[in-house]
Amino acid sequence: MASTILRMTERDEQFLRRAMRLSMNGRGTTEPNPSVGCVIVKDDRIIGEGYTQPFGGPHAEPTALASCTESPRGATAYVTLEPCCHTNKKTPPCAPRLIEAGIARVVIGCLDPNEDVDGKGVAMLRAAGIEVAGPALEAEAKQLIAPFIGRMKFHRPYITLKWAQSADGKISGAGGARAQISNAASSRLVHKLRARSDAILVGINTLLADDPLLTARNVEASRLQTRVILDSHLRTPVTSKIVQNNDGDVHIFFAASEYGSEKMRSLMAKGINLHVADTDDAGRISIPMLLNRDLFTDFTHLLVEPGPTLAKSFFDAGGADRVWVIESPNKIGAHDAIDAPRVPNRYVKSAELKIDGDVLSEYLDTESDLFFAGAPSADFVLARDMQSV
Ligand code: AOF
Ligand code: ZN
Repeated sequence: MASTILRMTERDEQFLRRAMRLSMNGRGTTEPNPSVGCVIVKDDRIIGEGYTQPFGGPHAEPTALASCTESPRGATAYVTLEPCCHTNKKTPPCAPRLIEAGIARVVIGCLDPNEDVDGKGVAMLRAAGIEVAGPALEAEAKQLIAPFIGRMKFHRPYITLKWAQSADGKISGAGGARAQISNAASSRLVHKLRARSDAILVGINTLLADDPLLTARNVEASRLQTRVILDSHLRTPVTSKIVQNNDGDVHIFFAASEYGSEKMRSLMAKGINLHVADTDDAGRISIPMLLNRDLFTDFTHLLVEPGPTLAKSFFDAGGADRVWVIESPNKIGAHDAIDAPRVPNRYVKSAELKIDGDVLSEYLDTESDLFFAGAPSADFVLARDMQSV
């Protein structure tokens, strides 16, 4: 499509921003489909709006059209993503719906990276005589669907690292013992973030220290998360909660040296999925090799809850698109407590939020191929809105 932005006004930008905010409401339920927002405007008034419904459900445009309080004939549709036009999929395409509804003008945030669409949706609208403006606010619109772009273009998930640290920069109690660092409100936000992820990954040290279940608890969850443990020497106890509560979707990656061991057999007997992983020169599981494994290409969002060593491995591999750090106002005060990871300088802080005394900071990797704008993520905006009610 022509890259020229036709007749965009300040008002257009406001409506498109409204569509962007709406799109965030679908976060966690539409994946691997992107969540899109749509606002329909006539005579400078919003007459309908909507966002992508949970996976397999209607897209943003038909949802917005169905909500119109008057005829959308002659109206402008603001859509964060180019309307789809392909038919080899679950729902009917949106571009013909907009044409049938008599929409006169469409403003889009960005093109659809899905090669079945990628400009063809815009071409279909134009062929029907509809004026199409945009891509507008393109960097922010792309940032909002970065995980979808990751899957479509790079066959990899969007990766978030998350940890909680004390005011004196520690992530554990004395001697590495487990300590509750974040407050109850922050923990709730973390469980929400878990619930919106496809998979949660930890290293063996975290598993041994915390014995976590790695599930989303006390929050609405539309799906169960795959749980992944990196455990070179198969030290995961058969008695750990994650093994004892295995539902068939727990995966352990380990080094070839443990292949055929008794531990391997006992974990297999518990129904754990075991995978031999490639290791690096230091004998640690290689993160770049790991991320190429088939299991990972199926995830849209991978949440990593790392200790300092695993965090560094992800940072070194360029494998952390986003970081959430929750900082408590309280100190641990023990010199042998574990130091928190450091966020590398190439990260930009996109947002910060106070949560009952804790502070959540969001950082984005400016060198990631999934970085388009240093804007707060949908997860962050949803967390902020939750705090303000
Ligand atoms: C839109 N509006 O709200 C979304 C779009 O299997 P389906 O029918 O849900 O289609 C999925 C594809 O549609 C997805 O790969 C992407 O190209 C596009 N997503 N398009 O017009 C929307 N979510
Ligand atoms: Zn569509």
